[in-house]
Amino acid sequence: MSRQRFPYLLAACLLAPALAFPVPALAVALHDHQGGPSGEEPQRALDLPAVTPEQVRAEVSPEEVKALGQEHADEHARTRLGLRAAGEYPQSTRTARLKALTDSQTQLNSALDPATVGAFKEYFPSPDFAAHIAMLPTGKVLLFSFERIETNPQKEPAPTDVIGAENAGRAFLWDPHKGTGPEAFKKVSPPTVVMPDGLNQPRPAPFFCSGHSFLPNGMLGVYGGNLGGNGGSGAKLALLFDPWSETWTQNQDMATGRWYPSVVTGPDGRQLIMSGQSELGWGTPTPIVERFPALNRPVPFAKTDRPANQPLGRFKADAPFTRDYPQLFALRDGQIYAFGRQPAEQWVFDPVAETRADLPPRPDGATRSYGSAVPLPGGWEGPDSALILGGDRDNPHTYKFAGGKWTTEQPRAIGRTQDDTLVLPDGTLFTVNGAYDIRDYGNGPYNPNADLKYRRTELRDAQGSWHPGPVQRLPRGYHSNAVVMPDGRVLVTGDELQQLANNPDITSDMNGTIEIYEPAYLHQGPRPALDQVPQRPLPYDSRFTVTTSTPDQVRRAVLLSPTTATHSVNTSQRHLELRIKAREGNTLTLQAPPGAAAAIPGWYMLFLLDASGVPSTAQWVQLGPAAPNDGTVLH
Ligand SMILES: [Cu+2]
Repeated sequence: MSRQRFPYLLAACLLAPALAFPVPALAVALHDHQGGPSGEEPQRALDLPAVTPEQVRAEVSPEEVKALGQEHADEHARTRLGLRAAGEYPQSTRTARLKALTDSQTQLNSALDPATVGAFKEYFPSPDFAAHIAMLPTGKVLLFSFERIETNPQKEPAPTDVIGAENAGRAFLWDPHKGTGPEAFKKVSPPTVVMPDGLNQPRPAPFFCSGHSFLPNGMLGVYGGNLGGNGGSGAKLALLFDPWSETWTQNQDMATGRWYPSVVTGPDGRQLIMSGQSELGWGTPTPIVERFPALNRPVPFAKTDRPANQPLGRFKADAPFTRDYPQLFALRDGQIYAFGRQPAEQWVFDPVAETRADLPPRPDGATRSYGSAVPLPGGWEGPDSALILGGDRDNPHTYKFAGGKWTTEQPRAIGRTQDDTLVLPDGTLFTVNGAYDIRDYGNGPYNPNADLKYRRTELRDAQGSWHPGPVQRLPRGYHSNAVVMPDGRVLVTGDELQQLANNPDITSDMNGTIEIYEPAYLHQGPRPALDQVPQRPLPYDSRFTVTTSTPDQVRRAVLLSPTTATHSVNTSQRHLELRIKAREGNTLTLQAPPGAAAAIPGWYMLFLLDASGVPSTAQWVQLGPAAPNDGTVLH
């Protein structure tokens, strides 16, 4: 098919969720819905012009039907008709849309009690779309994505298929201590690179749709990105962001390009990099697993260790995922659990033996789009189970993997994809963001009119039951993100399509927005205080002291890892209870986690909690270093 002829078809399909194979093999399966789900609120007068079935019949061409199937062809015809009728996207529409969402959020949340369900508070402009996010151990937040090629949210805003300098990455730091204005953000551009695309056009590294996790010294390893062309093809980029100097370094290229890989840090402090579309283009997910640092290189533990120009290592076992962005977790037995989006692609990797073994298939039997998953809190010994939540818009159930078996857990209120679920300091879960499909909020692809049910957050209590939370302002789907901050608040951002559709000034440099959620525990009275923590790295299984001016209030001590996320993949979440071994005046003696498998080495937020789970503001502590092969220490 010609690109001239079906411009929007390309845009819509390039980012389609199930496209591990080229169009049109899976095209019909991608768009197999019969119209959107029903909304919880009436749509405002901002919809794209209505398209009649007669118009669709006249618009769709026989070749298109042959290539795509009737349903998919109809869908693209509807999109084209809608776009033609809408023309360009005026500021007045953006402003009116944001006002409608702001008003409905206020109204829907007005009857809710913040002490029970929490509350959305601040909402402010950000310079970045934040398709990628990292909560850094400096307390700053790294936001990164791409330079937009489009401001009309009814078209593809990302340079996914663009070859050359227009396909560029960008990154910013937000310092919450500097407030919420433009001066609180700092540009931290990725290294300038020349991509192997034959054009010799240097540009900030196009690292969007990469994968990332932290190294034990707090640096963020970012792997892959977008080379451009062939429907989106994988870059071989291996980059590190150093939060201490706020600069990037570049390591040697990976063995394969990766667009949409996942990265997890294991108990040895080394990162395993899996999956992603190769440099050959969309539909070529790589089975090659790579490791950083390579085994013959030291793991960076000190702030001053800044690996640069280092090679990656090849892991012996392959990871033959047919769908990208698998969910990877290092659980307390020292193994890496890999939950693929296909029900039968569930594996466990031994990072020491470098082997792969099969796990039982996920019992729902369904292919998932991007959607959230978390390692569940497992007490002082670290997590030994994971919960798969999002990714199936038709199935609200959650699935737990523990002890080699799957169980079906309590459902959320709705099935959703593109969601984010966070483990909060008190061990409860918070789901935010979500959509019907990629670039589809329930009313067709590239239609920013969202089915507003996806704005409703959900809360999972300590017993595993779900309850509705407040409504977020923007619907945020594909490329949405959320992280827990050290003050206990939750930062919500991402989704360039909605951020473009609701930008109060599209001509400004502020491309995105951040919204802050305050969990219920911030509305339940005085918080415990955590005053001083050790400034040295804490060895595993050792005792250490902290001070608190509210010793009588403290019942629990919790380690929560800072997290980094994209595409509903957040491999870095980890929640541990710490045993309180002694109390004397304002001093508490705590026991560090038993080993690197319980708590992978690196930086953590340490919270003190009261009896009802209200946390202090966190202080940062560093765990480790890990002894070589310290993978299975338990007692
Ligand atoms: Cu992406």
